[in-house]
Amino acid sequence: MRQAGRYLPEYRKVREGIAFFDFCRDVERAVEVSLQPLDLVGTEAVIFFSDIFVPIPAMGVEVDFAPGPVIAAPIRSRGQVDALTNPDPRESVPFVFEILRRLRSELEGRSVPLLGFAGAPFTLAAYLVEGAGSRNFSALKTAMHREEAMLRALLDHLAEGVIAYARAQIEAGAQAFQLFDTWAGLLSREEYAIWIQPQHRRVAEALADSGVPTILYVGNGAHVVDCMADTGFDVISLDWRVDLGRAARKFGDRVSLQGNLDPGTLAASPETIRARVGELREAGRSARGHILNLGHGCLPETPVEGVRAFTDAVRSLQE
Ligand code: 1CP
Repeated sequence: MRQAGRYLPEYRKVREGIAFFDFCRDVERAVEVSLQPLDLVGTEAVIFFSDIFVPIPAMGVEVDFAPGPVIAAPIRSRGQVDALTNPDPRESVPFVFEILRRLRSELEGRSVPLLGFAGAPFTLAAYLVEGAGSRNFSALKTAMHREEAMLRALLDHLAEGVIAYARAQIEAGAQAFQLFDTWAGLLSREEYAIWIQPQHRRVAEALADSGVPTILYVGNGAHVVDCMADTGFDVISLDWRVDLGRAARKFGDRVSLQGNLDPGTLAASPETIRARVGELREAGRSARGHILNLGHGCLPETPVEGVRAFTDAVRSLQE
C-alpha cells in the first residue's frame, strides 16, 4: 500500500525538480524508487512505481497532478465517452513494461515478488467525472442518477482498458496483480452490487487464466466484504474498518485476506505496533492465507521508523 512516496526522504530526493507524470515515465528513477522500500523499510514485495492515472492520457483525457489527479475536462456527456480510445498499452505506455522488466531482472535471485496494479473502473470513473479527488464525489453520484447510460459506457470502456493493461503487465513480469477500488465504498450495498461488483467479476474472470494471483482492494468497504469475496479475486485487501478475524472466519475458506493495519497506527510506539501486528496475525489465522499489510497507503507524514517497526514485527512473527 503506497510503499514509495513522500514519507521517505530518499523518495523526495529523487522526486525533486520533476513533474509527477515525467517521473512515472522515467524508467531509471521509477526503478530506483520502486526498490527503495525493500532496502529502506524492509518490505517483502515490490510494487512498481507508477499511478493509476498513467494509462489514462492515452485514452484521450488530459490529466495533471496537483498533487492528486486533476482532469482538465471532466467527463459528463455520452459524446465524451464515445470519443475515448483504448490503445494497446504496450504501445501507448511502453515505459511501464520496461520498468517491470527491469525490476524483474533486479529482483532475480532475491525471491521478492513483483506486483502489478491498476485503478478499478469505478475509482477511475470517480475522478474522471468529478474532475479531481473529492470528499463525497457529488458529480459522480449525480451522474449515477441522471446520466446512467453515460456512466455505464464509461465503466465498460475503463474495464476493457484495465484488462488489457493488466495482461500486458503480467506479460512483462508482474507476478501478482492488485486492482485498487479506493472509492467503491462510497456506495451503499445495493448500489455496489449494481455498479461495481459486475466490473470486479469481469476483471477477475478475464485474468483467471493469467497464472498470477489477483488482489482486490476496496477502501471504506466494511459493508461489502461479502460482495468482495464473491467476485473471483484470489485475495481481498481490507481497510482497517473491517474486523479481520470476522472476515477470516466468514470468508477465509474461499479467499485469502490482505491487511489491515490503520496507517495512522504507524505513529505509535514500536511496542504498540508490534502488539497490533500480533493481533492481526492471530485474527487472520483462520483464513486460507493472510498477507499482513496496511489497510491503506502510507501518508506523507507517516514516520519512517513506524513503517520499519511494522515490517520488523511481521518478520519476527515469521521466525
Ligand atoms: O507528489 C508525489 O510525489 C506524488 C504522490 C504519489 C505517489 C507516490 C501519487 C499521486 N501517486 C503515487 C504512487 C502510487 N499511486 C502508487 C505506486 C506504488 C507505491 O509506491 O506504493 C500506487 C499503487 C498508486 C495508486 C493510486 N493513486 C490510488 C489507488 C490506491 C490508493 O492509494 O488509494 C489512487 C486513488 C491514486 C490517486 C493519487 N495519486 C497521487 C495522489 C496524491 C492520489 C490521491 C489523490 C486523492 O486523494 O484523491
